[in-house]
Amino acid sequence: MGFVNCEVKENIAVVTINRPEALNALNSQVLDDLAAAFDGIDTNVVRAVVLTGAGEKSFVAGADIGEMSTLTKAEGEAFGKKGNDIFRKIEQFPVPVIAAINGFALGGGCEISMSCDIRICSENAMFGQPEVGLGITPGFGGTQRLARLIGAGMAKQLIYTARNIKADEAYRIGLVNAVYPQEELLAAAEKMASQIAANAPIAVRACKKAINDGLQTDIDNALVIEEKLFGSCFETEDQREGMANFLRKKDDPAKVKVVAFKNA
Ligand code: CO8
Repeated sequence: MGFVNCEVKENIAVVTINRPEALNALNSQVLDDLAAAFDGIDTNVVRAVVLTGAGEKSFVAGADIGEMSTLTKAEGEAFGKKGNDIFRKIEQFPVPVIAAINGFALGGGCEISMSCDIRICSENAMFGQPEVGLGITPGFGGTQRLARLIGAGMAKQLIYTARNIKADEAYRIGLVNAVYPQEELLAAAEKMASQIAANAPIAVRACKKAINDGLQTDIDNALVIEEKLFGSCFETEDQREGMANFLRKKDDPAKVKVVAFKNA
């Protein structure tokens, strides 16, 4: 599909932004293709998604500066909304999305990674919100998600200075969970996706929703959100089998088996 490929391997999907000649910069077409790729994923089958960029140099080098350069005020706002809508789709995607950041993650590139559940990167990755150097603000959620992820003070410093940071610093400030040699990154992301996919899918989805929704509200309401989602797992086949397996194991360790969760 156009600028975005989606490959399903058993129960994980690898979505690749494929515009390497422009370092995978996000123009309107790439954004449309991304939305279509996520819409096309069958979440009855796929239990985790890996999002990455084509090539070994760049994850996403930002929104397309050429396309943005002539926008009017109204068009700028509409372009921001277009990006926000698709990034929100990723953030709220029913199953976890892991960003495998294989190089530049600047501007919209850093922002799309922050709409994913988990970020891991290669040693050559570079992060930053360079927008104020271009005369604009971050417009695909950067002012909101960066502050939520790494704290307002550090986010303000990065955004106001427009300074790019390397992988080790991104790791130190908690922007990414782990750093890998470039050649190991995708395998590491797929391994993590498979680990997620091996767990009870209804429970994993409920965890994502509980964390995301709970972070938007106060602790009392957040705990109610958790209670409801916790309750929703009971009477599922996977809950019954997961717990029965544990109890069988206690009776007789020889009865240990890996539960093949059914998503039911
Ligand atoms: N947009 C369009 N094209 C790009 C972009 C981009 N963001 N980044 C790189 N490219 C293109 C280059 O123009 C070049 O194309 P060509 O070969 O046709 O000249 C090709 O990719 C390769 O790039 P370079 O030759 O520049 O490669 P270098 O290795 O020398 O440099 C850099 C790599 C450092 C990543 C450099 O390309 C760069 O600084 N890119 C721009 C990074 C940037 O500023 N990104 C933020 C953009 S703003 C943004 O993302 C705002 C998001 C919110 C939008 C809200 C809208 C309202």
